[in-house]
Amino acid sequence: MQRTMIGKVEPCKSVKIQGFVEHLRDKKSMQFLVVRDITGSIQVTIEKEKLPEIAEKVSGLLVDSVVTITGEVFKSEFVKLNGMELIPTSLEVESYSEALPIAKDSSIDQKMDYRWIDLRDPKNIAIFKISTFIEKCMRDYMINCDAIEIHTPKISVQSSEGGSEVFKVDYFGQPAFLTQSPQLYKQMAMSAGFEKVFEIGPYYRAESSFTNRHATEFMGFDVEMSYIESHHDVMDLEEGLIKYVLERVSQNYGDVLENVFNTKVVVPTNIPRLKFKDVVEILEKEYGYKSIKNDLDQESEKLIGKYVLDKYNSEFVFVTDYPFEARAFYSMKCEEDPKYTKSFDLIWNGQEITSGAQREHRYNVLKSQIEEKGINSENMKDYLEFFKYGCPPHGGLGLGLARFFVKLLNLQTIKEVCYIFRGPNRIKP
Ligand code: AMO
Repeated sequence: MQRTMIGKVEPCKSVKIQGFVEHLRDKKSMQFLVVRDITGSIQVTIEKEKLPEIAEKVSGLLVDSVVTITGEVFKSEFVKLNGMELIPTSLEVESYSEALPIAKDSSIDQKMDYRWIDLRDPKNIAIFKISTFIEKCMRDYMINCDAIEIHTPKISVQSSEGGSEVFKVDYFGQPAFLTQSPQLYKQMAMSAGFEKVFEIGPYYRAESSFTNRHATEFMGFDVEMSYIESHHDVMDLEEGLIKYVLERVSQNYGDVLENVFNTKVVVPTNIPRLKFKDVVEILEKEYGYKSIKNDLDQESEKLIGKYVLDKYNSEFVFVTDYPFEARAFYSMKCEEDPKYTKSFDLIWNGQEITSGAQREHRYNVLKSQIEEKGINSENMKDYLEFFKYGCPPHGGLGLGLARFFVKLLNLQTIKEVCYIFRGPNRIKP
């Protein structure tokens, strides 16, 4: 007999179902099981006297054991769950579960230890269904813009974002790194004449940050595009992408977002763009906040998020033109004031989700910017080669998918949206 998905089960049918035992009540004369697969749950009712063999198997079961059950489905006004029950004719135990080591109210870190059990929660499965859909929408959007999908290597001899936050790898005796982002290789695609590319792939950051928005390995959505006039062209693309994705999510998952995650999608109409130096002034004037130096800290992101929500009724804001001091060597400087760069961050409800910029594509300028950052340009020799034989003006962005999902789903920490979270003190399971 073929398996019927529980979500498709109807009364007056013979079916075979398979799934986890979600709930179990063993009474004097009756047993009630709730069995769950990825599409739903159903009650299975066993009269012990009528079905002694099945009853015996069930009496040895614990919750989360895996069963295959065949039987007849009946309508029942006494059953709350979908108003029907399955009366079994056979029951096989595919796998016995021991007593579960975690419960709904366990701490997030206890849950992480047993992530595969934690993931069985339908709410968690919904997170991954929605993230699958979002990545598909992002991919669709980029393909509609004639972009090429690339897969850059994650092992490299060069580090892209500067700083010491890189994982070292012993590559057959030669020192190498796990890439902090696809930055250098997506730029190479511009020199290769690909004109517009995107990638969904992992970032590795050896950052010892214990916050609810930092991971040491996470997925990023990256874009790089040629022949732009400024970073505003990149922001235009991202604005279109965000609108498209949120519209599609709201059409397809609006009810799940409301009922399961208690939140609503607000599709932006126009995302305001504010220059970094104006943001500094706004925060000082509006909130007396003076501690910004060359970059926005978490508090100032929150405040500017609040400001644009109040002033523009927007959950999003692009903060643009950051000081060169706060950005990576590859950012192009502003012609009118080279202290600043043609860069931006996208902030959603008070948290940065994207960084982007126009890049410096002129070999000599790029080389001197690398040196200005105190990086030995000899170490960037292979990257610099990309700019020696013709390279169009270009720019791009990197969006942290985990941060995007946390904001979309109104969750607390990126631990909840990473399939298996990696942090400074978590490398298991
Ligand atoms: P950046 O370093 O800002 O830029 O990273 C891009 C985006 O990735 C996310 N992010 C993180 N998410 C989880 N844990 C972390 N530790 C973490 N660090 C960053 C953020 C951030 O906006 N190459 C550039 C992008 C570009 O200019 O194209 C880059 O990597 O959402």
